[in-house]
Amino acid sequence: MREKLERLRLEAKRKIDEATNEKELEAVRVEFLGRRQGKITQILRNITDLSPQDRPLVGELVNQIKRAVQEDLKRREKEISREEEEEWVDITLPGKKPLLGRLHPITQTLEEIKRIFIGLGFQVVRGPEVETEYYNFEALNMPRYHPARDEQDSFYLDDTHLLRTQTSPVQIRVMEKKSPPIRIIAPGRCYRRDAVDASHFPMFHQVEGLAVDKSITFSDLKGCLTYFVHQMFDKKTRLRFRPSFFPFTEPSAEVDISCIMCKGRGCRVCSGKGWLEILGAGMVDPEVFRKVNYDPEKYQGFAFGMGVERICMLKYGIDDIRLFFQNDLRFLSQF
Ligand code: 2NL
Repeated sequence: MREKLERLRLEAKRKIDEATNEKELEAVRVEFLGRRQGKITQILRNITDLSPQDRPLVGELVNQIKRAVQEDLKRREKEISREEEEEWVDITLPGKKPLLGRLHPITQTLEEIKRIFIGLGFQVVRGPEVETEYYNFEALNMPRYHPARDEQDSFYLDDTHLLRTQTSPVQIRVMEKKSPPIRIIAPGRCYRRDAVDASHFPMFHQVEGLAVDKSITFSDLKGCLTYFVHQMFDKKTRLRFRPSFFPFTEPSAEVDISCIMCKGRGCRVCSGKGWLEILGAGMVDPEVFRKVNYDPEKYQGFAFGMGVERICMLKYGIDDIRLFFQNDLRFLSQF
């Protein structure tokens, strides 16, 4: 009898410890101590079957076991209620806002540039980042041994292929396939073997534009770029066209805008000059037209090129191009 009771006690303890919630624990209580079918209750009920001498001893033993099981139940009940408390969720707490992703500042700037020129009737065109020497240089009036073709300035992949140094080759490919009128912009990544500093990075984004038609003039170029600047920056921004040189345009100009920080009075951003250079432009050189079989006597065109990083830095007052490529969320989450 003693052995049977001890086994019962151990079985009860195992089941109590295995119960993981109040409901399971109650089922164990009923199994052993339930008023009708409880395994321990039944032994107590059947005690009258024993001889009168044995009854007190067995009765005392069963009661001991009963108390032990009750204590185990109580202990496990406390444990379970504590575990449930730890899992408790306060549904009145304000929710945690999930972090929203956003477009990279360069992408945002590029989208803005595209929007402005699309509004002026330009079409967006794309092309390969790996180019031949012909499309990247020759067709743009930069013959062999031209200084801009120097190995030191470009990433060559083999004798004749390189990563494009500007997006002009895309425009050459369009002119080869289509006759005027043409109004296109070519955005994309460009690559140059520059030493990295606050304003140079070996990969950068450029947008080039090209308009070709009968009787396109320098005035069309000025009007188009003035509209662009007034959309991109303040409407009061002034423009200055400085004579310059590019192998692929003649005449050529570098375009400055009045400093957007100090409005031209002179400050740290414009190094006291009051002006900021934002792009290069000019009338397409007749030599470029000849390469794509356009008659330079019949057609004129203007072209321009701008660095997206530079526009973005000017727009937001960013002083180091490297910030765009470090993927630091403290920087990126500001845009
Ligand atoms: C700059 C200057 C420029 C062009 C790019 C061009 C393209 C063709 C024909 C003629 Cl297909 N010109 N592109 C013209 C003038 C300037 O870029 O400073 N870019 C960052």
